[in-house]
Amino acid sequence: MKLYNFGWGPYPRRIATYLAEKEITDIELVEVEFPHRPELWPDGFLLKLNPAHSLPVLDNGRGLLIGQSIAILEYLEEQYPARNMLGATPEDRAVTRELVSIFDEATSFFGLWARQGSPVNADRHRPNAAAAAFGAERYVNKLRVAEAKQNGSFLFGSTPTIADCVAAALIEFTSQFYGVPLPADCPKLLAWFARMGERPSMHPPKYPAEMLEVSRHLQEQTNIFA
Ligand SMILES: N[C@@H](CCC(=O)N[C@@H](CS)C(=O)NCC(=O)O)C(=O)O
Repeated sequence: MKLYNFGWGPYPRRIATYLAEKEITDIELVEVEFPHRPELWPDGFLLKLNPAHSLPVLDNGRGLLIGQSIAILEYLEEQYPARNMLGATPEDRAVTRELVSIFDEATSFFGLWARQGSPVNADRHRPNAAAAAFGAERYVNKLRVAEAKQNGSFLFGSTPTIADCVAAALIEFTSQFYGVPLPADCPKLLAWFARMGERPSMHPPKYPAEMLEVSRHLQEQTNIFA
């Protein structure tokens, strides 16, 4: 199998953290630069798969290309069942998937805040203060929902799940790239993220310095504080 990915985005980092947690080493990694230049990608097939040419994409080597990170995580769980990261019972799997959905929504709402509010994205997305404010409000709301559900040493339970990978990739990105800390009224998430940060799977990505210089002031730039 081959994974087309790049180093520091919140969706690619879901998969990178997962592979490290599972210690999966037999998937070939193809690093794609960002901002993406699909004309450089092999045979243009990623562009064919997904006109938005988003990453990650998993090629299973048997004719299937998967272009959504959650579908990739679920597929890999079926291919690599050791160290189950979905949950042992239907109830546990339901909780994992619920948390995945909450943090996936949170990622989309944060994306609205960052894309419409940060000058680092102004060449690709039209600034829109109202859309940024809406995204920020909904993002924080999703974190509060997750805060209420957090229970155990991980987001849920005593072993990591794919929800931890999805959530940690988001909070790493919001805090390290955009300088947005977890809200003070989410103490359980703060403690969880501190624990996650100590795991070898979470080695910090390298952000492009010239982008980071601009991106990490999102709160001040939009006058919205989480
Ligand atoms: N829903 C998709 C979203 C993937 C996504 O938006 N990835 C970003 C990188 S973090 C991307 O490739 N964006 C395209 C671009 O900005 O050109 C998933 O879960 O995989």
